[in-house]
Amino acid sequence: MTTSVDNTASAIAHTNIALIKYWGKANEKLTIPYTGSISLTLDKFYTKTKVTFDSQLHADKLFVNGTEQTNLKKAARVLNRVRQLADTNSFAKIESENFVPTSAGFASSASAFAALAGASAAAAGLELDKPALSRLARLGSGSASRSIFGDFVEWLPGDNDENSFAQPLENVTLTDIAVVAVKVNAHQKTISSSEGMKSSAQTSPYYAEWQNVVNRDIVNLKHALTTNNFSLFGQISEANAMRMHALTLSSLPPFTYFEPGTLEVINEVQDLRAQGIECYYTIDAGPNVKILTQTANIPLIKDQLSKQFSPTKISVAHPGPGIEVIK
Ligand code: 2P0
Repeated sequence: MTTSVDNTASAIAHTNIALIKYWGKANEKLTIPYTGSISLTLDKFYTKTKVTFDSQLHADKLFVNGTEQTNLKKAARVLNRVRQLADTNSFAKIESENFVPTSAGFASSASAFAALAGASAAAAGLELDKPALSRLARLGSGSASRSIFGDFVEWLPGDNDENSFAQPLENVTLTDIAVVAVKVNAHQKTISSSEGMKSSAQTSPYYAEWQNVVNRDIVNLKHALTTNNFSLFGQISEANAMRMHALTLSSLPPFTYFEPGTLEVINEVQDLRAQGIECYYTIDAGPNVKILTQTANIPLIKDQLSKQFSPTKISVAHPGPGIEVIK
């Protein structure tokens, strides 16, 4: 027997930056990745989402920053799972607000699908623990599985729906981390993350070795984090990002998310390091660069960047919290 629920809940989830990147799905339908990944949840950038299940609705409705969306494919994967678990056939109204400043150049899918998972589960009356919420968020977007938790987070790849979820990293002693995000003048992204990672996994001759690289990088990054070794942390993160981008360059047809401004920021980071200011870069599936550093270096880095980039394109974040569900 199916029942209907008429209930509302909200959730706030923060975005995350991957240090060891997720790039490829072994199972597209369930978003099971080929490899694990490690991220840092950030304090500044978040999504607040309200979900209302309403038996009077004839379809799910999604509003992002007040504008109704037509593509509900990923959201439906989360809502359909919630309906199945709650044994209801009510549709939902989703009202989502992104507090991700355009100057930051962060994608909002991680925070968006984590917030949707938390709000929709609570609205349907489900009491899910955090690993279960992480699995639910994963169905919307892989990186969202990590945004359920704060600070440093590892997504255990698993090989089925039950064992693929994220968890907080334990015994981390490296706590002084800052992220200086630089927004590069971007064209509209033409290759989505989903398409890009699919192409890399299917066509890059280096993909098999990438899986070995990630396994080693995860072990080494955890060592850096638990021994308070910022230099090792930065070196591994930077190398892992570039190795992910080497997969795009080695795909058929080759592609890249880099733009001229991306390389300009990389040069600035190398220049800062030559001056003895310790910082490293990481780049996701887009042209924007996130500089990893420690708090004392922020003013020096901003100073150097301001010679080439307007202050409106630079934002700073620190480690942030896990999901908050408001019922
Ligand atoms: C990551 N990225 O680990 C990697 C690094 C971008 C580069 O996860 O296809 O939006 O929805 O699971 O999570 C961005 O991809 O991809 C991403 P789907 P998602 O953060």
